[in-house]
Amino acid sequence: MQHDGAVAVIVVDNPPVNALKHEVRAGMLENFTKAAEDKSVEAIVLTGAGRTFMAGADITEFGKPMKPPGLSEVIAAIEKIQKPTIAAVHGTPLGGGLEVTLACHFRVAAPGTRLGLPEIKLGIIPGAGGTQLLPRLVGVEKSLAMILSGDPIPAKDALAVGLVDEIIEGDLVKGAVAFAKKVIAEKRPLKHVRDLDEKIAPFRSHPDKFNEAAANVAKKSRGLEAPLAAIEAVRAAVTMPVDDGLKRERELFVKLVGGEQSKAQRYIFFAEREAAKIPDMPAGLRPREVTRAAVIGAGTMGGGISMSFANAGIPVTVIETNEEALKRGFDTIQKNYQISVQRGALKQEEADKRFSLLKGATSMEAAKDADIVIEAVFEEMEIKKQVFGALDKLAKPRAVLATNTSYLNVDQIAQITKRPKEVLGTHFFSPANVMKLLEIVRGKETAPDVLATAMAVGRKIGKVPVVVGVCHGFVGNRMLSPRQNQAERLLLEGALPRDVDAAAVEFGFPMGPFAMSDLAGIDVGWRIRKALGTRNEIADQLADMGRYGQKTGRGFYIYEKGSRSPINDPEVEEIIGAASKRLGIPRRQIDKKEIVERLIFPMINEGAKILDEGIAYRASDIDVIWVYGYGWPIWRGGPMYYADHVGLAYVRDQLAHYAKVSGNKSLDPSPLLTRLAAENGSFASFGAKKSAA
Ligand code: 3H9
Repeated sequence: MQHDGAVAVIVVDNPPVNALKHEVRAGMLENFTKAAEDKSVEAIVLTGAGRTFMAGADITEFGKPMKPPGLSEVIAAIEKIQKPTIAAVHGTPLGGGLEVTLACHFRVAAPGTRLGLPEIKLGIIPGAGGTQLLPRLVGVEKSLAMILSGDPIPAKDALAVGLVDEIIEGDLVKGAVAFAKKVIAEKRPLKHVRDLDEKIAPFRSHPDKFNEAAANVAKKSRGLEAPLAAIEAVRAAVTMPVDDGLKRERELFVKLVGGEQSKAQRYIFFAEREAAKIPDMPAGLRPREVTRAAVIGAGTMGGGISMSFANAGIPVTVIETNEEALKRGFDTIQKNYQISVQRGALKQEEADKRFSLLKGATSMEAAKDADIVIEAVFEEMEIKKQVFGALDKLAKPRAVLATNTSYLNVDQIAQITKRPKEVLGTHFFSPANVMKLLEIVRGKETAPDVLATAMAVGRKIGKVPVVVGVCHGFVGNRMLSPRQNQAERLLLEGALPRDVDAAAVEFGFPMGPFAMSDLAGIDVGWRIRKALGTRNEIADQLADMGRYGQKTGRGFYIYEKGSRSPINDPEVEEIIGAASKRLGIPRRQIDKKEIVERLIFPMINEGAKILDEGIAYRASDIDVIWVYGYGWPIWRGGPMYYADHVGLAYVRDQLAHYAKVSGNKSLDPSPLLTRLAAENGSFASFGAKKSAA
C-alpha cells in the first residue's frame, strides 16, 4: 500500500495477469482493512501492477479446496467501507477482477482497457456478485449480453453504459488519486452498486423478457449448462433481494465449477496456451518483425486470409493473375465488411480503415516487400511449386514463405526453393477471417525463428495457432478422414444420413458429417480421392450424379432454393440400399451409441498414430485443433481428452469389436492406444502436458 496525501493506493502485484490467487485475496483484505481503520486515509484507490488489472480468479485453484478468504468475503469487506473506494483499471479487468471493482464506489479506466465477465467461456458463471451487481449498474440487457458472450467491452463503451465513471488519459494512478481527491472535496454521495435499483426495477414486471432470452440461449447453447445458469442468475438479480440473489448465484457457480463441463473447458483454456509453446525452441528466440504481408490468390481462402491481416492492422497486398479475378476477390471482401457493418458488428469507419489496408496487384513482383507471403492458390502441387519457384526469386531475403494447404507436402514445396528454411505451411480454415484455428505446418527444414514468426503472426491476427508436422491432411483433416469413412460405412451397414447426423449433433457437433459434406461440397473430397485413385461408395456416386451438396440443391439431402435446411431424400436412401446389396453387406438396425463410437473412436485412433509419429507435440494440441477448427463440443474437451475420460481400454476394446463387426481392418487399435490402454495410461500423460483440470 502506498499513500498520496489522504489517499491510500493498494497495488495488486501478481504477474503475469494479477490472477486473484489466495495470497492476493488475503493481501487485499488486509490492506483494505488497514486503510479503512487508518484515520489519516480519506479515500482508497485499488490498482494493478504490470500489464493488467486483475484478470479474474486464479483458474488453477478451481477444483481444489479453497483457502480463505474467499473472493466474496473480500468483496463484502470492501463494500462495508464508508470512505470512497475507487478501482483504477487497465489492461483486462475480467471475471473476479471486474467483480472486485463492482464492490468499489467508483471505477476509472485507462483508455485501452477491456472489461468483461468471461466466465461463460470456462463453463461457469461469475461467482462473486457479477450476475447480481452488473445488471444493477448497467442494466439487464447489457449485462446479459456481456455475461452470455463473455466478450469484454472497450473502456469507451463501459463509460457510455455507466460501468466506468471516467477515462483517465495519462498516468492512471495519478489520475485515479486526483479523481479520489475530487470525490472527497465535492463530498460526492457514496452509493454501492448493490443498493442501486433503478435499472432492474422495470424488468420485475416483465418476466417474459427472461423467458425469451432463456429460450434463445437454450437453442444456441447446444448442451452447454453455463448459459442457462447465467440467465437464471440474472433473473435472480431482478426477482430477489440482493443477498438472496448472491446466494443463488453462488449455488449455481459452485455446481458448475465442480462439474465435468467446466473442467473440460478449463482444460481447453490451458491447452490453448500450451499449444503456443514449441518444445525445442532455443531460449530467447525472437520472432521476426512482420509489418507487411502479401497473399497470393484472392479466392475464398486468399480473401479471408487477407481480411484477417487487415483486421489486425497489417497492410496486405493481394495478388491475382488478372484484374478480373482481383476485382472479384475485392468485391467479396468489401461485401463481407458491409455485412459486418449492417449487423452492427463493425463501424463503417473501421470497415473503411481495414479495407484501405488491402492493396491489389496482378504481378508477383508486388510480393517483394512483404515480410510474410502466404500463397493461397489452388490445392495442386504443380501450381504451388510454380508459385514458390517465382517467390524464391523475388521475395526479400528473410521473408517467411507460407503455403496455405490442407493436405499437400510442405517439404516438397519448400524444396523447390533455395531457401527451404524460410518455408512452412499455414492451414487456415474456411471462412479464414472467422475461424480461429490455424495449423502451422513445420517442414523438415523450417528454421525455428521462422516457425516462431508464424506463431506470433497467427496470434496477432486473432488465431489459435497450433504447430503440426508434415503428413497427408496434417492433424485435423487426417483425423476427419476416418470419421468420414466410418460415416459412409455406417450407411452401408444400415444407417441413413439423418441417423448419423442426428447422433453427431446430439453428441454436440454443430452438424453431422453428411450435412457437413453437403455444406463443404461433396465434389471437394471426390476430386481429392480421384487424384489419390481412391473411391467412396456413396459420396462419389452422388458427386458423379452432379449432386455436390447445398450449392447444387442436392447432395446427401435436398435443399430448397435459398434454404440450408436438409430434407431427407428417398432417392439417396435407394442409392444407399442398392450399394449395400451390391457389396453384399447385410443392413441392420444401428443404435446411436454405436454410431457415435464408430464416428469418434476411429478419430481417436488416428490421433494416437499422429501422436506416436510426432506430428503433434501433445494430445492437448490435437484437442485444441478439434475444438477450434472442427466444432468439437468444447464441453467435452477434445477427442483425446474425451478418450482419457471414457478410458483408453474401453476405446481399444470397442475399436477391436467394431473392426470385427464391420470387417474393417482400419479400425484395429493403433500400437500407442494399445500400449497406453494396457499400461492404464492416458494420452494426457504422453508427452509434455500441463493442465489445471
Ligand atoms: C473468475 O474470475 C470467477 C469469478 O467470477 C468468481 C470466483 C469466486 N488464472 O492468455 P495469456 C495465465 S474465472 C490463472 O497467454 P494474454 C495463462 O495460463 C476467471 N492463470 O496472456 C498464461 O500462463 P503461461 C475469469 C491465468 O496476454 C499467462 O497467464 N477470467 C489466468 O494473451 C498469460 O496468459 C478469465 O477467464 C487466470 N485467470 O491474455 C480470464 N489468466 O504463461 C482468463 C491467465 O504459464 N485469461 N493466466 O501459459 C485471459 O483471458 C487471458 O489470459 C488474458 C491475457 C486476456 C487475461
